[in-house]
Amino acid sequence: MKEQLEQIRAAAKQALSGAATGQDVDALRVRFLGKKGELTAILKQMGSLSPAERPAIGQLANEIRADIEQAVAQRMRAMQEKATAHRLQRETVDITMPGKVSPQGCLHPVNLVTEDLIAIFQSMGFDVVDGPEVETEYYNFTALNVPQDHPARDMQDTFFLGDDLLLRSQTSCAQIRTMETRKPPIRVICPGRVFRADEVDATHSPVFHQCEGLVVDKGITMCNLKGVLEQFAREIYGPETKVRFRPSFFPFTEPSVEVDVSCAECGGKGCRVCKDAGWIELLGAGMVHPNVLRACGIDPEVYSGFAFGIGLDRLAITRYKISDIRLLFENDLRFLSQF
Ligand code: FA5
Repeated sequence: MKEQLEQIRAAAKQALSGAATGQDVDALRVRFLGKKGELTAILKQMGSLSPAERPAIGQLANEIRADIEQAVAQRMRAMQEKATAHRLQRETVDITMPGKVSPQGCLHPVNLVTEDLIAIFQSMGFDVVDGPEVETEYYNFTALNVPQDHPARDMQDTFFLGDDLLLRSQTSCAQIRTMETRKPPIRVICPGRVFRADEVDATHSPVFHQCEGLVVDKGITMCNLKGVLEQFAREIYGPETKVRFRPSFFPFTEPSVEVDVSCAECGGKGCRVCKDAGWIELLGAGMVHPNVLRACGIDPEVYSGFAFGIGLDRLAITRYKISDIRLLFENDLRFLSQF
């Protein structure tokens, strides 16, 4: 029996050394150590031994079982280590390989000037507010003191969506919405998209962008308006840029001005962009009309204010010397990727 046991030990070790997979090793464990395994079968014959032989054989059988168990565990571990090494090799990443460069986008020129404009006005203490693009006649015209028979209300200039609804033709609606919800002192800007049935040319688009500005407080004068706008123009175009104020008319401001900047394309000599004027109209502005303050529940005897509306697309074309406003809306990547 002793020889049989030693044979099992030798057979088990040899078989284990030839096992190729974890499944093979497990099958060998069952074959030698399992309930119906070869070692168990031998041990079942122990009853036929004399009492004197039994302890030594029993001890040897236990020793062989432990030996085979250890060999199984060792073989299993070796196989796992081999599999791990193989996987690590297969999954190795060469971190010295050059990466794949993904194409990088850039901001649209109108977004670039809008971001700069927001930063400039924020540095002067203005808050940024938002307003709806679909407006009512009340906010776009009536509350802004625009008479019922004003030509801007005409279907030709404004895109109407229904009896009372329209696509806002100016960001000035933000003046009313702000004064309805905030008490003076007020200092806000409202950048956004506006719509007009305008004839398209190098400086006019039916969809364009404006930024409204509104300041209301005690003692606000035209000087404050001039100071803020000059500071803004200098920061956007540089100190050499010329700014021109012309008397104008808006129903919601009194007095009103039109503000021009010298044409960046021709330096003021006259060209296609400025229609030979040397100047490009950039914004409308003025002192908030008492009727507008009153419509928003603000006493014009106590408070005064100024407002302005900047054309952001005009700002972009003058700043980047773009010869035609239509380029901003064509979405040609060869053009847009230059900014
Ligand atoms: C207004 O829209 C007034 N709401 C501005 C204002 C605000 C005045 C507050 C007083 C107080 P105007 O129609 O001039 O004004 O337009 C303002 C600016 O928008 C213009 O100076 C110009 O830069 C730009 N603009 C006007 N029409 C177009 C257009 N079709 N395409 C591109 N830009 C335009």
